[in-house]
Amino acid sequence: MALKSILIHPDPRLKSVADPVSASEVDKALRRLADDMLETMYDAPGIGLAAPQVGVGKRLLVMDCVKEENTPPRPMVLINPAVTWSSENLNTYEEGCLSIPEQYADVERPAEVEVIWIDLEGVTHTERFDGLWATCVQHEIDHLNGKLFIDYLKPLRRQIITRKMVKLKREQARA
Ligand code: K1U
Ligand code: ZN
Repeated sequence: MALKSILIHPDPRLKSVADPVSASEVDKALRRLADDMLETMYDAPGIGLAAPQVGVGKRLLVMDCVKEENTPPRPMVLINPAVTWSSENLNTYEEGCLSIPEQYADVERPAEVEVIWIDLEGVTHTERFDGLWATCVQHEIDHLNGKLFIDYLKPLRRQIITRKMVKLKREQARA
């Protein structure tokens, strides 16, 4: 397994709509990518990661929102995920993003969602998510559609954060 480098906003690859994964692409290479993404997510540390964040324009995401110390981890790999139902009641969560380091903002989203996806064996799953899992899966599916959590903020706040990230990338390039 290997750590992947995570793209930092602004980057055109974070604004593109990712391509569906075809049945023939669910192979050893995709399993390797999913393993590497999980390792990268745990190392960051984070609770989710979408393939576009590591420069791969495919509809694949990983997540594990288990927070309790005495609960075993639940690494999940979702291929071609789609929301099939959203609750009317909303939930606000202070979100962060590994592609926008150290910036956090309240985002309002449906409190519960039902998601369909296929796993690395090609098996279809449907599950209802709530709490942090619901927030995270929606944040990650947004990444597959080229959308970032800052796109929910007022333009001025988004611009301030983007400028900070441009500065951060300039400093990283000099180091
Ligand atoms: O997609 C990403 O950039 C990952 C992101 C997911 C996310 C966070 C918060 C709300 C919705 C989605 C992160 O994992 S940011 C890091 C983070 O939230 C975290 C880090 C360590 C422990 C617990 C949480
Ligand atoms: Zn993110």
